[in-house]
Amino acid sequence: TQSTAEVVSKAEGNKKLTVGFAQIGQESGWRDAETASIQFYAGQHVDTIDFKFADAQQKQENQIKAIKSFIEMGVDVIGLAPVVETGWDAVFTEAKDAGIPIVLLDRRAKVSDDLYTTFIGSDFITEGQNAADELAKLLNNKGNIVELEGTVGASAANDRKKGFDDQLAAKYPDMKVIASQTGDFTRAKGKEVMESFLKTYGNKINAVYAHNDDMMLGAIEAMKEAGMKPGKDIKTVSCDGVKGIFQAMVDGEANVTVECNPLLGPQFFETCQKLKNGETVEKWIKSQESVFRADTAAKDLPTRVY
Ligand code: GYE
Repeated sequence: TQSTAEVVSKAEGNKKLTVGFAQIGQESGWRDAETASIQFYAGQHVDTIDFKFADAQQKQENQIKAIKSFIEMGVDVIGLAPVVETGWDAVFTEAKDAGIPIVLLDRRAKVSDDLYTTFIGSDFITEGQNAADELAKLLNNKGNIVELEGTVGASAANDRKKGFDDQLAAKYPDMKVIASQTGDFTRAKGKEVMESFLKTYGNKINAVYAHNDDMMLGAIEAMKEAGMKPGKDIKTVSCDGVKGIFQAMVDGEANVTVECNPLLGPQFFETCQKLKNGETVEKWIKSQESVFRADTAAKDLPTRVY
């Protein structure tokens, strides 16, 4: 026979919120900050949250496997940062059939509305438009740009590109993207691709637009090694707002970062709890973000938490 204490603790156990989260991997400082935010929150709430974390090492197939195992475990909510936008219909349908809501975190998936409950994250189109406006100011509306794209097929890459391109087409006819290639959101790949851009286009390059700061930090290394002055000879705008790019701005080697907030842990779990309670949530829980420029970087850097 069970003691009263055991019975009570079992009942409480059933009340715990069980969440599985399929993370993309560790490609950037931004993502490490997001993972830390999520794990910190879960760690602070071990009494009420049972949290399972999977790192997919940038592979969609690993994320699909993780989701299937969360379904098997019967978690209350599944969180996913989809590495790419497409290819989710089958596994999301499995979750739906099992009655488990899917929460998309930081990147979108292209599926019908009934297959996910909410997207918590940024407006990447606006980020791309802001990046174009910032580069226009730095270039006096005229110049040749090379672009470092994020992971092929990722919503953050697709939309940061679209917002940027649309803005150039609408407002800046004398600003041209002369080359664009993926750097997979990593510093190493950003450096490698920038090296090849510099070899091919050399002095023709007036600016770099990178879909994240990590790739820009790699590109800055490449420019310095090639004897160029990033932030001066070649202007820079990238997305995220990680500490490293603020330091580069303080050092005069970068110009602008378009912020994207990775500290999504609290919002994520609060949303999961609401779903477990049967409450409805907004279809898009939008992040609040700004743009940061070199002129205030020294003042801003100490306040940055990621
Ligand atoms: O900008 C990049 C990361 O999905 C918004 O992914 C996120 C992006 C972020 O690796 O640094």
